[in-house]
Amino acid sequence: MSDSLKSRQHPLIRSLAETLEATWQQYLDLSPYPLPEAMGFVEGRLEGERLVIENHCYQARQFRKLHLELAQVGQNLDILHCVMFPHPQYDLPMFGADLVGGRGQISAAIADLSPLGGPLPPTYQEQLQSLPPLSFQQPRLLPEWGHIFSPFCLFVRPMGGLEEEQFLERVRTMVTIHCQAAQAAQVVSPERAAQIHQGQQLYCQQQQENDKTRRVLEKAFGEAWAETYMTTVLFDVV
Ligand code: BLA
Repeated sequence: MSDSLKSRQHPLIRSLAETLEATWQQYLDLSPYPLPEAMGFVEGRLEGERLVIENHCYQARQFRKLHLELAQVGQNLDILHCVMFPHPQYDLPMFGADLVGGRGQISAAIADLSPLGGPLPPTYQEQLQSLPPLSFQQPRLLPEWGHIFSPFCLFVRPMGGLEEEQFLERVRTMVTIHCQAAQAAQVVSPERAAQIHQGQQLYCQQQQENDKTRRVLEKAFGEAWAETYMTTVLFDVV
């Protein structure tokens, strides 16, 4: 990954971006993923401030799209967004993460392995259940559209370096569990694949309901562009 944007972002965003890419490289056979025209690097203006978006996108045998996005608005708002979209013929959940912060404080740190078309596969449940419980001073409540997330969803405002480290290490573990499960994954029946596909569609529809993301994009690029970006880059339903 180029250092252009990453080096200017909140340290937790930088560390998580590096952790995600390193874990993907360790376990998956990555090749580039072609993004829609002109969506790799985007610049706009939000209330007079520059919004810069940098996309890093790959694919692998088990994943249609591995998307890591870094964004920055002026000096105040740093964003990391990540989604791993599995091919629906594998019974793999959706990994997603979002970090939002600025001026030295991350206000929202969320990561989940979200089930698709039924509960999480047993290997995930067993492994996630056996992880030591974490405690954060400021857990956050999910919005209404967030019923797509699993019971293991981590959503906090991390207070201080130790909590940031705790978040980072838990996400590293989640992505490692996910990549190892992907390595072992076998193709499922067409009926099960159809259920998983529907699960992905619901996941993307619900994520498109996130008004906080939409508002940032609309202010910088306008309503039409924000809609296109949310439905073709962030949460495309194929
Ligand atoms: C919250 N997302 C937010 C917030 C902003 C963005 C400004 C509010 C921060 C806060 O409440 O402290 C903005 N996020 C963005 C933008 C992009 C982005 C502009 O990714 C991209 C350009 N969001 C995701 C993924 C998940 C996710 C993959 O993209 C979860 C796996 C979740 N973001 C998420 C949730 C909230 C959030 C649950 C809180 C929403 C709320 O409280 O209403």
